[in-house]
This record gives sequence, C-alpha cells and structure tokens, in this order.
Amino acid sequence: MAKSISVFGLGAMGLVLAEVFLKKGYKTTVWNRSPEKAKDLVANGAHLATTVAEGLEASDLIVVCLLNHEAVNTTIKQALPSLKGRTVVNLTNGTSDHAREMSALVIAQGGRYIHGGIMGVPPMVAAGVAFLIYSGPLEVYQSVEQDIALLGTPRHLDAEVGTASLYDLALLSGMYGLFTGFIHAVSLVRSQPGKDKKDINVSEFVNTLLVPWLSHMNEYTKILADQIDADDYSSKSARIVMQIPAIDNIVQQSKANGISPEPIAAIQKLFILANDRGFGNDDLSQLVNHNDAKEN
Ligand code: FVH
Repeated sequence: MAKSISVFGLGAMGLVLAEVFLKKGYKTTVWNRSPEKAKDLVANGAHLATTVAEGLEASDLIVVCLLNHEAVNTTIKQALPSLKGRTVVNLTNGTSDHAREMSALVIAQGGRYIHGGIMGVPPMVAAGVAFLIYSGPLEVYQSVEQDIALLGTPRHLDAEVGTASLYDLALLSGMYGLFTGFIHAVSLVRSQPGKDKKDINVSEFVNTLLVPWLSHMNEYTKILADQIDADDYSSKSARIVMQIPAIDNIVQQSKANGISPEPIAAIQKLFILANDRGFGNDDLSQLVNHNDAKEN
C-alpha cells in the first residue's frame, strides 16, 4: 500500500477523496487550481502543493478528480516530466478516448495509468458506500487496489483503459433516463387543467405511485437483459405494436397540457423504427438493435 498520496482537484468530490486518505493516515498532498479550497484539509494535516510539479513529485500514487478532460489535460501538461515513475488514477468523468489520450500521455512520460468512474455522490464516498469501476492494465490496478479500495468498493472491468469511461457513461445514461422520466411524469401530474400546482402533492405521487411502479419496472429490465443476451425478443404481453399507441397518448396528453413531449418522443422514434422494420411483435428489448446513430 502507498503511504503517501497526492490528490489533484478539491471540488465537491476531490475534497472528500482527500479527506478519506487523510483520515486513513496517508501523508496527503493536495493541489487545486484555487488553493483556498485546501484550507480545512491543511488544518487537518494535508500538505498543499503550490505547483503541479510539486504535487506530482510528492507521491508515487496520484489521484485526479477534476471537472473534465480539458481541465486534466491543461493541468497535467504543466509538469509532464514529473509523471515519471508515478501511478495516476484518473477519476474524472470523460469519454473512452479521453482516457486513452491521458493514458498515452502518462505512459509516454514513464508513468502508469488507470482510469476510474465513481458511482456515488460525495456523501456516499465519505460513508464508504459508493462503488468505483476501473480499467487499465491489471498489474497496475492490483498495485494500487488496496489504496483505492478506501474510496469505495472497487471493480476492475478490463485491461483496455477506455472501458471504465464507457461503463461510467452507460450507468449515468441509465440514471439520466430515470431522471428524465421522473421530470416528465411529475410535470404531467402537475399539468392537470383546473388544478392549482400547489395543490398537487408531488411527494405523495412519487412515494405511493411512481416509486412502486418504477421498482417493478426496474426488475423488468433484468428480463429484458436476458432477452438481449438470448437474442430472443419475443413477447406475449408487451409487444411493440401495443406500446406505440400508448406512447403516442403520452405525447398527445403532454401537448394538450402544455408539457414538452420531447423526453418521450426520443424513445417513440425507436419504437416506430423497430415496428417499421418488421419487429412490432417483439418486446421493447428489440429496440437495442435499432438504436444506431445513422437512423436517429
Ligand atoms: N459530485 C458528484 O456527485 C459526481 C459523482 C461522480 C463523479 N463525478 C465527477 O467527478 C469529477 C469532479 O466532480 P466535482 O463534483 O468535484 O466537481 P466540482 O465541484 O465542480 O469541482 C471541479 C474541480 O475541477 C477543477 N477545475 C475546473 N476547471 C479546471 C481547469 N480548467 N483547470 C484546473 N482545474 C479545474 C476545480 O477547480 P477550482 O474551480 O476549485 O479551482 C475543482 O477542483 C467530475 O468529472 C464529475 O463528473 C462527480
């Protein structure tokens, strides 16, 4: 296990990451573009690096958690030679190509690189209940596994360094899909003509109807996944042709009540495309075969 660590980025997430290592007794060096954010950490024993080079050279293990790829790129490029011999664990959200680009940059300087995705918000990381996904060479991952396990349950997905970003974005897409449905459902309920919005109890709707319903549908996604794995989309009870008019009704009701139909219109296109291609009798799992960027 590393005894010292450098944490780059002291935003909402980076602050918690640094706190975790500090509390576990690591000699913790922190760097942030706005150094004043390090005040409390420094009061608790962290060292504030005033330059990127100083931050990199302070530890063999470097954890990076900045806003985006561009921020990481401009930061790291301030001190490329200081990457030599360091293992960089980049937890910044980005695409697979971003991870590959950063990995190549670090390796070219004689460093080692792992990319990770944090599946949790800062309080979850602080409480040790988040999970994190990683990709990159297995031996590099294993050399830091005990250290990064302090941030949450780790899972190494693949040696290909871009994999964790792809899975991170896929999981976030699932989450944003849920939020999209939530916003649209609540908007519909609040759009009832003749009712004052403040008389609609959103919490009651969510707690007694939406959450129980979505909990069942959440389980149903496991059945859909089995259908996709088996390449067998046949359905007796939830055919695409049955769902198309129901979705059209959601679009019509949204328009009639002054609510944007766009969230539902996106998936409506896929249903129509799959039906037009002759798969109307299949379950909606069939839509994965029609989600190509060319047509949509
Ligand atoms: N917070 C969350 O719930 C999610 C959980 C899952 C993982 N994400 C990703 O983690 C990355 C950091 O997120 P964050 O919540 O810490 O973000 P902020 O609080 O906005 O802090 C951003 C940090 O990035 C620094 N920064 C921004 N631009 C630059 C730049 N051009 N050069 C150098 N540093 C930059 C910023 O510095 P400062 O504004 O304090 O000076 C913060 O340290 C992110 O990828 C999430 O998607 C979080």
